[in-house]
Formats: sequence, C-alpha cells, structure tokens
Amino acid sequence: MYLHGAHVTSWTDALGREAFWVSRRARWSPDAPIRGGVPVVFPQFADRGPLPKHGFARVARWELAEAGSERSEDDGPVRVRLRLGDDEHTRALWPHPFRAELRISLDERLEMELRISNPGTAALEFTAALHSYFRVAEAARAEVHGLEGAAFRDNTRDNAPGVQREPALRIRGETDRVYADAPDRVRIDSGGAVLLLHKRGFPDAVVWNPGPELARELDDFGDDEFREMLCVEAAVVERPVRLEPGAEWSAGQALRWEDAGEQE
Ligand code: TA6
Repeated sequence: MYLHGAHVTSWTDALGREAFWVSRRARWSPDAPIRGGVPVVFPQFADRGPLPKHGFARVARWELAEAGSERSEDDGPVRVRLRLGDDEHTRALWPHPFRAELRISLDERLEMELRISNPGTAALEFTAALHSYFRVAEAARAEVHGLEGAAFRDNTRDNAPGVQREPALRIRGETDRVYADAPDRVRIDSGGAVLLLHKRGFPDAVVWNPGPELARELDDFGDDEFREMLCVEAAVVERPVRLEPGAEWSAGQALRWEDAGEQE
C-alpha cells in the first residue's frame, strides 16, 4: 500500500492469489490517482459536485499513524492506520476542517475502515467510496452475486433507473451502476476463485467496468484491460453523509476468499 491516497494496491493470500487489479498503464505520479487497487474516494463521489472527480483523498499524501502486528508472536492481524486532515490545499477546494483515517487490518481477511470526523463548528457533507478494482480471470465470465432485487441507476444511460432482475450481474460491455441501499454482502465470482465482500456502513454499491470504448479513452488504462478487472465499490453516494460539529462517521469493507480456511 501507498501513503499516496492511502492506496492499497495488492493483497495476496497464502496461495498467492491476487485480489486486486492494477493497470499496467497506471501513472505512478503524485498528482494522479493510481489506476487499480482501492482508491479512497472522499469527499465527493465521481463528478457529483464541484470538486475534482472522486475528491482529493485519492491524490493526497496520507500520514502513517500506526503500523504493526497485534501480538508479538505475530500470527495476529497486521494493522495499519493512515491519517489525512485538512490543509491549505484541501480548504481551497473544500472549505471544511476534517479528520480522515483509514484503518486496515490484514490476516486471512482484508478489512478496511474509513473514519471521518468533523472538528469544526459547522456541519459538513460528503460522499465517499472504497473504489476496489478486482482482478478477474475474464470479465465477460465474471459474476457478481447478491444484488438480485436491488434498484440501481445506470450511469451509461443518463442515470436511468433499473432493477437487478438476474441473480447474477454479468458484464456485457460498459457497466456503470449505482445500487442504492444495496445488500451488504456480495460474492464476486471471477471465473475461478470467489471473493466475498462484506460492507458495513456504506449503504450503496457501485459496479463499474469501462468496456472497450471507454478503456481506449482513458490514458492510464490499457485498451484490452477491461477484460481482466471489475470494480465493486462500497459507497455512500445517493444520500450524502451530514456530519455535525464534533461528530464522527465510519464505514468499511471486509474481503476474504470464499474457501479461506479450507486451504491448509
Ligand atoms: O465508480 C464508477 C466511476 O465513477 C465511473 O463513472 C468511472 O468514471 C470510474 O469511476 C473511474 O473514474 P476515474 O476518475 O478514476 O477515471
């Protein structure tokens, strides 16, 4: 993971299976978000507001507050805490004092928790997401289970409303959906291994794959890489969080392979 964006780019299990996808054309530059892994989206999701797309947290340099193992004999989880606060740059974009913390815990699960607090004297509002890019064997064969019956807005069709009728969402070309008040547990079947994503406190879920045309337009995305990735994002998008002075909000996600624990 990187201090740049508090960005987790890789998580492999004991069998060497990588959960995340990172583009071979990712720009490893301080002013660009990393294309892949888990960009932290805050304080604005996408272009739903006046800030730069997906906010500034994904391009900010976070500070390491803590890193270590819980127990000295160290078969316990490894924990990392990263912090970000307002400064001149963030206040020029978004005139609010804030404290953000990303807590990561690693063992056979990867847990990520985003905490936002408001040390100021006025309420603030934000949207946010853990914009996870998962590696899949073949996007056309990947399936996302758990969204059946959920209502969504389709960003590829001017946010037209829809309802997920099929038990499994399959990727057929460009896909960009925001499922409001989505179920907290989804299964991502990459055409081999199955990852379980369990979100908490994030009401919404976003599923994104750029498909071939948009992939060609994105300069930090390989033309054919849409075939090997799929974003499934724990998000708060449809109803921004309102934080009163002194208040704190937190939400997170836990990931694990479905067969974890059966491997030894
Ligand atoms: O979360 C989906 C989305 O908002 C899409 O609309 C798509 O644009 C994607 O994120 C990536 O955005 P980015 O700014 O990283 O190119």
